[in-house]
Amino acid sequence: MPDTNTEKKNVPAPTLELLATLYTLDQLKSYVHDRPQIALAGRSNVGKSSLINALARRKKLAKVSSEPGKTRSVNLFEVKPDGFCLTDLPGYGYARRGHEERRSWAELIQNYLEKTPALRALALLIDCRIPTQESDRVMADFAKAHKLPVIPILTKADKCTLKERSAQMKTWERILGVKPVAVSSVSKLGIDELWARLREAGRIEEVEEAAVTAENAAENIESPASAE
Ligand SMILES: Nc1nc2c(ncn2[C@@H]2O[C@H](COP(=O)(O)OP(=O)(O)OP(=O)(O)O)[C@@H](O)[C@H]2O)c(=O)[nH]1
Ligand SMILES: [Mg+2]
Repeated sequence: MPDTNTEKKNVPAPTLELLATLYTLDQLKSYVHDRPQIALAGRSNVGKSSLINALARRKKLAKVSSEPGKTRSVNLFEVKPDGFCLTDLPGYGYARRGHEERRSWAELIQNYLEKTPALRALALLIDCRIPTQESDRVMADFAKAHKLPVIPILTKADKCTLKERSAQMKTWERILGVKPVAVSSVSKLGIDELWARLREAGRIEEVEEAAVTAENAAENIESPASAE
């Protein structure tokens, strides 16, 4: 019998690399990227950027703040060696920002979600301590309407009791029909399980991989590496 524990240890942990930071609709529209993408969406302060750092096992890859409204851009991170991307989005539902700023973020999030054909899944982050919010239900409905698979993630699990957590698990499993993953970016609870779910959802099929390899080869022919 093979020792599965040893096998697991030998699988290299994925790393994350920042590919693009897009602040405006124009930047978003002109950034063409066909790799499969999984978006991290959720209310401001739910812990999206912290989760990117926990997944990457780095402290400052994505900007984090205790002040809601920290992330103002669409940030694409490539998962290596897998090849798909995780996208850190600005948060929604934060009332204290100016109307104009909130409108422009909402527009950016909506455009990204509606106009990214390579979007494979929505990782919907929900604070495990907060009762179900209308804005999260709207996001869940959006995913359903667009037939987008959802990976529900209950964040800040280190801050809630087991009882609270299991009640939230049940609620969101009922709403989405999918079992959530409870995570903590502080204690790292659930990070391995989440990686497994993300890698499954973002897996590049062989046909796609061949296309990407061909695309990369073509790029290298068109623009040989220069040492400027
Ligand atoms: N205890 C605890 N705190 C967390 C956890 N994840 C995030 N936080 C804290 O929550 C606050 C917000 O975290 P961010 O990662 O910036 O949240 P965000 O969802 O990216 O916020 P926006 O960019 O504003 O949308 C920070 O003070 C983090 O330190 C967690 O798992 N446990
Ligand atoms: Mg953020």
